[in-house]
Amino acid sequence: MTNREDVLLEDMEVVWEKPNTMSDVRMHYCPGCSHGVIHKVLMEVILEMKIQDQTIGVAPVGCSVLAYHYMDIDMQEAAHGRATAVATGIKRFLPDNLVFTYQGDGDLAAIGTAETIHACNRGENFLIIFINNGIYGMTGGQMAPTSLVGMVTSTTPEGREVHTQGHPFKITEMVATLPGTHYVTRQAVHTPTAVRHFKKSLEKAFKYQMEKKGTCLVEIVSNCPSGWKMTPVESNKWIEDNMFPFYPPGDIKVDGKLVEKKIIKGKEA
Ligand SMILES: Cc1ncc(C[n+]2csc(CCOP(=O)(O)OP(=O)(O)O)c2C)c(N)n1
Ligand code: SF4
Repeated sequence: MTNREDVLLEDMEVVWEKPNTMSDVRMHYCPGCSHGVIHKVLMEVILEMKIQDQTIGVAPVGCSVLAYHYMDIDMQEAAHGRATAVATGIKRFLPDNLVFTYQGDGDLAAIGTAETIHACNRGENFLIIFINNGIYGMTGGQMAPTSLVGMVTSTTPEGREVHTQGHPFKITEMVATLPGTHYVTRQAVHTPTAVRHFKKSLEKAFKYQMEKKGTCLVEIVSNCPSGWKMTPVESNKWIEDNMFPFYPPGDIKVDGKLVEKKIIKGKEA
């Protein structure tokens, strides 16, 4: 490096730094994918709360199957859909550690539906991070239970229709009705404001876990530019225009109490 470059670097204001809770491994995610942003915010929270040494994450099967390469904390891989079952074992054996699962909608709301519902109903004291991009990203963009009515996927080329493919599944609202859940919220990361709200929701969820309040679930309405066949910018707009009317962001259950407007109207009041 030349002296001139040294001087220039010294004059620069640091506006972004990779949290040291993230490893230096290069991510495999497609450009503009929500997974990368969610990883970064999660690792920032863990760094700022100084819980790096006590947190254990459970990685899913799906595009985020390699999350353990990127997060510099203790991680355990789970079979497809079984993350909450694995987290149950970890948390019961190591109750003083903080535990989270990181799961896509195919993992959490299709093959893992039973595990998700029963872990929430038991009130397992851990955090479930639910990445809802309305599609099976890793395997080629097939319809997921969360795919919207009319959504074009590789298995619904004419768009999902209710008569043969059923209704999109709001598992987040469903688990909020279970007595074991303490804090259930739906967030996003498609704008800086959304990122700030998401970050706060993670901080709250870890705090509740320290207080042994029960299951917390944070859903993030996410994009999948590759599966949706859009640019990242188009996909972020598509979230607002199409995902939010059905999956409105905001709290669904706070301090063990349902936020009525979310459940009754199904959209933000
Ligand atoms: C038992 C089992 N069934 C099916 C698969 C195939 N499979 C791998 S990832 C995946 C879906 C992943 O979708 P999602 O959970 O929404 O995550 P994304 O890739 O969108 O992040 C499926 C069906 C598998 N690996 N194991
Ligand atoms: S396929 Fe979709 S979910 Fe998977 S990394 Fe690419 S954009 Fe992200």
